[in-house]
Amino acid sequence: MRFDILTLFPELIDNVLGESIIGRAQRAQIISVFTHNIRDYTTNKHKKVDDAPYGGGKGMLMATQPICDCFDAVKAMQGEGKTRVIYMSPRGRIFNHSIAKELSEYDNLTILCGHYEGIDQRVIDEIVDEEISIGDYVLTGGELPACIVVDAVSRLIDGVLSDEACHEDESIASGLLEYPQYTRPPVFRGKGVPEVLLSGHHQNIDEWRLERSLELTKERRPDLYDAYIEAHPPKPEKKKRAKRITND
Ligand code: 4GX
Repeated sequence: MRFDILTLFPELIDNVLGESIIGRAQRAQIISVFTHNIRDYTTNKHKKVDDAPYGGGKGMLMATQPICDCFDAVKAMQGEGKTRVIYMSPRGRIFNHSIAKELSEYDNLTILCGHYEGIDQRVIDEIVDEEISIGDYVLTGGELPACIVVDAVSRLIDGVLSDEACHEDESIASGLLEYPQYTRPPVFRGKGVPEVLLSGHHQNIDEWRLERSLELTKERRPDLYDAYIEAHPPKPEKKKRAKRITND
């Protein structure tokens, strides 16, 4: 999978995505991330990329010409395949695991990062397929949101995670929050580890983990809990028990 990121701060993105698992995936050529400095595409001699908004108001907007010329150059560099252009913006659809899965099906993802008060609406209308938000707060630019999208999408691509790490995906992907986990030592500052986890009884461990996941999700994310219960209706086992009681 190929990512192209259009930004005024390419180094910020190169630094974030050059580390750890995503950095390794790039070096292994499982994914590639190309950053493009929009400023390199200015045609004016002062390399100016912003301008005042028509109609007045505070702040500056990113101008049309450098972004669109940068975008045309990027399009010419990309290979064949399914392509999507995303603009990171608080106006967008709120990013989640299911959107990450959707995006992981593309061959080329182009992400446009805005700075200042945003970009000229005609650029969005002309080149952007979809606006995506990483949450209801305002940042100084779209660079960190772009890194978040690249990270969440990349870890869904075959070969990016190790085989063991792949199983961790079952938490939020399953619709539930993850159960608590423990590692050595067995007693830390007077606190032990839940007995069942030391028992080696895998069925009991699985049951304990599911119970903790359900409990945590119900308490902290009732929205996710209700959706989970809707998708996993309680087994008809309960009816049997009720019948037995009445027969007794
Ligand atoms: N999730 N930002 C975009 C520029 C901007 C300003 C106004 C459109 C309208 C953000 C977020 C985010 C900061 C990126 C403002 N664009 N991006 N930028 N939350 O806060 O994605």
